[in-house]
Amino acid sequence: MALLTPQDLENLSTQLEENDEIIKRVTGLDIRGICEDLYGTKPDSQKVGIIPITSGNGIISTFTSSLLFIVEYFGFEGFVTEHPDVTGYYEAVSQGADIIMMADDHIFTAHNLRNEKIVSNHVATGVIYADIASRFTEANSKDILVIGLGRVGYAGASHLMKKGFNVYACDPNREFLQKAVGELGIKPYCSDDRKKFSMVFEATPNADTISEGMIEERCLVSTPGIPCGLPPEIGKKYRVDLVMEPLVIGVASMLYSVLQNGNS
Ligand code: 1J1
Ligand code: MG
Repeated sequence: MALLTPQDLENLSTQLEENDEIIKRVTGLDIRGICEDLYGTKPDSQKVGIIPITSGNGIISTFTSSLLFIVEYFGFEGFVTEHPDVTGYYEAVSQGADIIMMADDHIFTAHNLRNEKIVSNHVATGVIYADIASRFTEANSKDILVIGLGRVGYAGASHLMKKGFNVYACDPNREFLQKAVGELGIKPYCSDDRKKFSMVFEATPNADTISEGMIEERCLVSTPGIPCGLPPEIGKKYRVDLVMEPLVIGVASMLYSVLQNGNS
């Protein structure tokens, strides 16, 4: 997983506003509206306990404070525990947290202690970015391209298959690609196919994964990937609408997702 840096989290609220505006323009719904529609949930005064975790590379300054900002922005109550790790966990539960949020270098999770729902940031992020791409009101078909089939890309591809899209996907890792073909039924995409897409969901930790041959003019690219897979000059030339933001959209998806009752 690509670890965030404090620089990625600078201007979080500006990045949020800019992306919310683009998302509203290209899908007709803002982030909140997409989350409500995607999961059929709404916050109802749940309290989110956010715990700093010191293991591995340790605390990322502004990570937990950014989470608190996001939690409150979407209408939840929240608090960051005074202590990290197990002591922080004890503190969060003792103070009545309904939902626990915490991250080490491998997993970032939200756990709803009331209904036992748990989700990882990988899955929640993949689902919502794929969903945003799939809602492009100007799309000319149900064909959608998924670039990268790691944990985020796989979750998004799976979501798109369930939604009934024609999912094409690529990953340089043949095992990942074969797994997605076998388990999900996606169509492998190869740039020699000369097929162009108006909806692209990109989920790689690499730059320049999107080339001219893959995209239609005025297409939508939705990506949580840092660095961005879309080279700026191609974005400009093809007048691409780009949804890309480091933390808020994925966290919103995590929060609304663990409010769901039952399986799905
Ligand atoms: C570590 C988070 C690492 C990421 C979304 O508590 C702390 O301050 C640290 N242990 C947090 N995970 O950077 C992921 C989350 C994108 N990258
Ligand atoms: Mg990328």
